[in-house]
Amino acid sequence: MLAFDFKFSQLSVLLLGNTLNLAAQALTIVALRMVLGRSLRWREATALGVVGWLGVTYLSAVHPDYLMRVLWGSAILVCNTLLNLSALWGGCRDQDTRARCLLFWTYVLAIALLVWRNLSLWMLATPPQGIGVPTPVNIAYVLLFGLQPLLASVGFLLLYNEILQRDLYDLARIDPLTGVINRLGLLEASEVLLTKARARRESIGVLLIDADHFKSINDRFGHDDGDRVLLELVDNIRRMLRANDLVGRVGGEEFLVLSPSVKEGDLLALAERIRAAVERTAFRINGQSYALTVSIGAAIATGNEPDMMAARRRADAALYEAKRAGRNCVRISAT
Ligand code: GH3
Ligand code: MG
Ligand code: MG
Repeated sequence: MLAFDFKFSQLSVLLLGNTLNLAAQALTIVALRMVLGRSLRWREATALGVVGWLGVTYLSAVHPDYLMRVLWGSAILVCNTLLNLSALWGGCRDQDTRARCLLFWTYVLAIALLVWRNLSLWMLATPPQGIGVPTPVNIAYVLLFGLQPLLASVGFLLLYNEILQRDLYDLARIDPLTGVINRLGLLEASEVLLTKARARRESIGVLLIDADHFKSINDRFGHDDGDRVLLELVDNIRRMLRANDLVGRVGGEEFLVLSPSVKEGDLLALAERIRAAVERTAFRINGQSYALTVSIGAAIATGNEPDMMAARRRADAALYEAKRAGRNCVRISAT
């Protein structure tokens, strides 16, 4: 709009320029929150835009006062920016949210620039009477604040990319039905756990949990109710785990628990707790309660093993033993 100064009256340039600026700021708040999956704050964004516009209009058309107008506009921009900062808060704590952190600092710099501009203007003996007057403060402000939308746009693109990457990562590793990690997630987690176990000379407990006669639930109540029972089963398993234990779905109605730093006795106790918890639970299907049990095969993986495959096979064999022994029981394989 400044470039069109020669074509329109100064007042039209000022009002239209500020309208565009305030509308863009309000949309930025909503867009940023949309990308981050936060509440959109339409009301706050619109209110700030309207209040900002009314103040700027009053201080330019009714009671012209350049310094107060800059102060008013800056205060509104700072409020807008604070709303953006609140959405981006916490992004610098994590390695995976670097774009969020970059955008956060871009907005902090924008606030610093606004504060600097106002302080500079108020300290001048003869402050300029409009942004079009080419004083050093005005020139520096227009140049630096011109860069801000560019940095913010790049930040937005990086942020969007970061979120897509995280979604893809989760999509590849999280089982959509139960919300626990899948085979790939388990494979990666087991590599990390084995590395730690090697360093600490500890072992990892492996439990393979399989629902007993699950097919009969699907046959009797249908697949959808079977799905709900699976979710409840996962809840039961999760409730019995310690903070460092992991559960993942290896297929159908079969789950794998990885329990770091355990000995055989602790692992058997954990397996027994899970088995007993499932047995105690009344699974609700169509208003009726249904008793479900699980069979569990346990094995210990030592840090000397190259991967978790051998322990997984031993747990599988122990699970087979548990099924053969009549189900609803725990069996452990010899290391
Ligand atoms: P067993 O005690 O020998 O383990 O008997 P089972 O019926 O549980 O074993 P089987 O492996 O024969 O059947 C597993 C069943 O689990 C087959 C399939 O219908 C069901 N199933 C697998 N995945 C899902 C799922 O995602 N949702 C539902 N509802 N059922 C599933
Ligand atoms: Mg089964
Ligand atoms: Mg099975």
